[in-house]
Amino acid sequence: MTIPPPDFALSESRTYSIEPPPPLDGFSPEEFKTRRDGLRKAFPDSVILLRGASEEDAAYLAGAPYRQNSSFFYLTGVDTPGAFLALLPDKVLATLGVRTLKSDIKEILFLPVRNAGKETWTGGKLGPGEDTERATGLEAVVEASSLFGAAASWLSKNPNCGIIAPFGEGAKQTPEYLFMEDIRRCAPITQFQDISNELGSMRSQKSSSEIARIERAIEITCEGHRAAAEMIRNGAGKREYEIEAKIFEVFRSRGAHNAFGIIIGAGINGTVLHYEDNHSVLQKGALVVVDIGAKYRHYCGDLTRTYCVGGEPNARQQEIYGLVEEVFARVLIDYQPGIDSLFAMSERCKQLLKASPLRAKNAAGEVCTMDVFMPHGLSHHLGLDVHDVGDRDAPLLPGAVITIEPGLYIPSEGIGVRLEDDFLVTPTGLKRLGPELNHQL
Ligand SMILES: [Mn+2]
Repeated sequence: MTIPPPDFALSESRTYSIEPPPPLDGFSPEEFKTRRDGLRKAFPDSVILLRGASEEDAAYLAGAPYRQNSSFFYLTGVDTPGAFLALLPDKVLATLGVRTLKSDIKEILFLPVRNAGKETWTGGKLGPGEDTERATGLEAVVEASSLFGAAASWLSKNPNCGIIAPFGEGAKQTPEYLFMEDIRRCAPITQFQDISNELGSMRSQKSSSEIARIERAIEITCEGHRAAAEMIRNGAGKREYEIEAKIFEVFRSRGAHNAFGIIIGAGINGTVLHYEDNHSVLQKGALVVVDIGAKYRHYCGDLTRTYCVGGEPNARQQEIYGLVEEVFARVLIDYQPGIDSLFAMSERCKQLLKASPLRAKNAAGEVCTMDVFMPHGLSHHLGLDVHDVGDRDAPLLPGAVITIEPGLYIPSEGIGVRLEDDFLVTPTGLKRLGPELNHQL
């Protein structure tokens, strides 16, 4: 922060000088509406309650920029902090929880009341009321402070509650878990049902407008790669962060952000899978792994290339690179529409690496087959998140967008190679998204 905090009580005035940014980020209200209807249909007996990200969440208090959680944006198109969404089953009347609503209303967005004083700092925000209903296409937008009272009434009538359940280590520290606790406190007989899988399979089937947005993100990512390739070709003596800075310039000047920390790994740094220091000097003849993704208006691209400083790789580098290229091509040829899952493709990739006659030494100096040198999976889903939701084990369905990213990492030789492209799953195969971008070393 570059200005001191307020030293007077924030004004409660109802006149706002700053218009809130429009919601939906260019998508149609119907698109979001269809998703909400789909989710309601999938859980016809549940009151679905979702919590949006808040500026008070630990991540933001620790200094990360505020970002709406992806599923919440997916269903509402709303980025406003502190929001909640309720979707009601047919048998539960909205009026039971919020008296002022019409009884046939089935979707209610809860937003904090606007605060003119606070908006002096944070800019205009969407608030409860008709303006936001019109702008979002949501049936009703009411005050966030009424959420738990309304939830208690709805759940007393219908105790099944659909939520996004956190899981794994640290689940109990998540805002989602605290949200469940709050619901349980106001409606102790609530039976929770996790809607994550259903929501995940919905989100993994991209609409045409989502695909168009992802393609734009990939285009911008490609431009970043072209700029990086150019610099690295004559890059001996440059620092990795100079390449990073160039890519940042390309992204930001096209209205995009980084979807994740820019990875510029020269030589042995290229063997560190999520290397982000970007501080080393590029040595002539070293390979440089460049793994970058632009995030453009909510959607991500993710592309990796490996370049050679000075443009003259040695025989060993070419051999390793050639194997990565070969398995990449092979994975595409062997893809079985309607059958293959991400997991199955990854397994096939590891088998191909294992079958190669090439060998390298591990950290203990033992000679190993090449599958040992690819410690990560082959693919992930791509969308609102870089590692987007979607089942790794189920056959891929048309409309999914995935990455394919084989790599080999041999610290003992200072060689790291990764290649990554993004693909749309079609009924007949995999369609590469974005403009041509050389695979050549
Ligand atoms: Mn990736």
